[in-house]
Amino acid sequence: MEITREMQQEIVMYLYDAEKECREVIKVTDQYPDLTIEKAYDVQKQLLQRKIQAGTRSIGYKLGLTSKAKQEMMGVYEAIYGELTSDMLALEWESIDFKQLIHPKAEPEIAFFIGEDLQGTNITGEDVLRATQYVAAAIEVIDSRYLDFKFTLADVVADNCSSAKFIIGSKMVPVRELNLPEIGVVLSKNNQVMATGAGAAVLGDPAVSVAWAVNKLGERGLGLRKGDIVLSGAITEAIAFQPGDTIQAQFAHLGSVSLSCV
Ligand code: OOG
Ligand code: MG
Repeated sequence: MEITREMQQEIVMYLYDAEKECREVIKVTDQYPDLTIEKAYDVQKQLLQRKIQAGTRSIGYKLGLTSKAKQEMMGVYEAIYGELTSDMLALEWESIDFKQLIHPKAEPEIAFFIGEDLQGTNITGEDVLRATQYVAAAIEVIDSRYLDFKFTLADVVADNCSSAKFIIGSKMVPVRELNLPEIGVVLSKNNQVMATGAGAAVLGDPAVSVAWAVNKLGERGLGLRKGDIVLSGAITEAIAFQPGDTIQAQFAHLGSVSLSCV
């Protein structure tokens, strides 16, 4: 069954309401098994438009499922991208309110600050590094709207790749000073080490991961804009947290970033 414009709109409101009301819902493909990846990206775009109508702004992109650890954890074996909006940006000194989320998890990421527009379908990691002003440590909070955090590729793309919040560390480092694949990270919860990894976990190189997203966007006539923030994808598996928990990601060269949940 072909997914019509009306069905897409229905899916948009289904996911929009689930997020707003902090409810987990049955995954979209249970009702619409014919939702293709392409149509799922259309839904994602329309969902963003709905959020912009409600007052948010697009401020960049995020990569998802770029590491083996994450792909195996979710049983989904392809990278994806979603869009970051201004309401997702959380500050390190403000606590994350558990009541505004469903079943959040935290993961360490490298944030790219894009210094010039970048669009194309043959973009390389080198092109990304040239267009990047700074990188910084980040924690992404993902919060799938789906029951038990389980989904297919089309479901997670439609749900803007489980995006919920992200926090950026305070140290901005010029990208030329770093060898991103070799940057190590330790992820802890309440001072206990939960996972470790290095930039190379993300498609071999976080810049290659960002290039993958640029090329995907390029196929849709889109690209990165000067000023965009891009999260290059989780370096380790994601860790669930609850009120009272503190999560810290300690990076080599980039310093650390933390979140506390109430
Ligand atoms: C999808 C989002 C994955 C990442 O960095 O891999 C993601 C999910 O695991 O729910 O943000
Ligand atoms: Mg992520």
